[in-house]
Amino acid sequence: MPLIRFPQPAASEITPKEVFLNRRRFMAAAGAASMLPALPALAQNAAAQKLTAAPGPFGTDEEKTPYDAVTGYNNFYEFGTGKEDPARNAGSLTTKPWTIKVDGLVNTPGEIGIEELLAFPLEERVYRLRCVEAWSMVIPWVGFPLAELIKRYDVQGSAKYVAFETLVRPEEMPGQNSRSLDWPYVEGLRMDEAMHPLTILAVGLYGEVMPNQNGAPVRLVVPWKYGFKSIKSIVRMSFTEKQPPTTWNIQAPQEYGFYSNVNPEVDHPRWSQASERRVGDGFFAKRIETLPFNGYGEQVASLYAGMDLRANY
Ligand SMILES: Nc1nc2c(c(=O)[nH]1)N[C@H]1C(S)=C(S)[C@@H](COP(=O)(O)O)O[C@H]1N2
Ligand SMILES: [Mo]
Repeated sequence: MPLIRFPQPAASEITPKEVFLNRRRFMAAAGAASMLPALPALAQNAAAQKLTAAPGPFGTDEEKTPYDAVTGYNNFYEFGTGKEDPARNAGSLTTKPWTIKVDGLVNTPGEIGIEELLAFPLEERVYRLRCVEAWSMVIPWVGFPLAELIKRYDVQGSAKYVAFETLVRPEEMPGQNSRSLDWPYVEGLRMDEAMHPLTILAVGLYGEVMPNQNGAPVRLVVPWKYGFKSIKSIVRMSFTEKQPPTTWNIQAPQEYGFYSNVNPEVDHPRWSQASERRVGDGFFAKRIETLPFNGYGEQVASLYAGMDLRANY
C-alpha cells in the first residue's frame, strides 16, 4: 500500500478543510487502491502541489462532487473518447515548461508562462460544470478571472472575440493520433463573455494544481455554458474581429453552435436538455432540473438581450 506517497502539508498550512479533504481522499484512495492497484488518480495525488486560494464570489453551496469523480470521469478527447481515458492516459502530459501565446488584435503580443499565471491572486470558485451530454458536477475550481489577464494587454478596439487553442502534442496526447476531432481543439468567446467576472482561467481544483485530466496546467471555465466551451490545456489566446471557429461546431454544426449557453428549452437534436444527472450521485438518484444559463442567468442573461437563443444556440 503506497501510503508514503501522499504529500504531507506543513503543519502551518493545515486548515480544518484541508485536513478533512485529505483524510477523505486518503480513505477513498486507500479503499480504491486495494481493488485497483494502478488507479491513475493515485499517481496524480502523489505529485499534487497545494495552491493557496481565497474564497471567491458566485459560489454555489450545493454539495461538491467528490474528488475521485471530478478527476475520474472526464471529457478530454486528446487522451481518448472514453470518460475514463483521460485519467488513464493524461499522466504522460508534460506541463512544465508551459506558455500561452497572446496574439491577434493586440498592440502588446507576447507569451505568458504558467509561473506568472500561478502568481495571479487565486480564488476558489465553486461552480457547476454542465456537459451537453446532460451530466453535471460541482467543482471547487482554483483560478482567477480571465478579465484580469486580458487587462494586462493592450487589446485593439476592433477585437470582438477571443479565440483559444489547446496544445497539439501527439507524442503525449494519444487521442491526437486519431481523427476523433480536428486538432488543435479550438474555442472562442465574444469579448464581453470573456471579460465577464464569472469567466475564469482555472489552474487547479480542490486546492491543488490542476490534474492533467482536467486540463493542466490552465483551462477556461465558463460556468453558464456547456462544458465543451471550457477549453483545456490552453497554449494560445488570439483577439479577433471575426467569430472564431469552435471545435464542436466544426465537428457537428447541426448540433453545436457558437454560443452554447446552457438552455433547457433547446434540446440537443438527439436528446433532451431539460434535466441532468449529477455525477457521483447514485445510479438511481433523481435527475435534477437544468436551469437556464446553468443557474447563472441573473449574472449573464443581459449579455444576450435581444438575441434569439434558439437560433444562436
Ligand atoms: N482541449 C479540450 N478541452 C475540452 C474537451 C476536450 O475534449 N479537449 N472537452 C470539453 C467537454 S465536452 C467538457 S464537458 C469539459 C469537461 O471538463 P472536465 O473533464 O474537467 O470535467 O471539458 C471541455 N474541454
Ligand atoms: Mo461536454
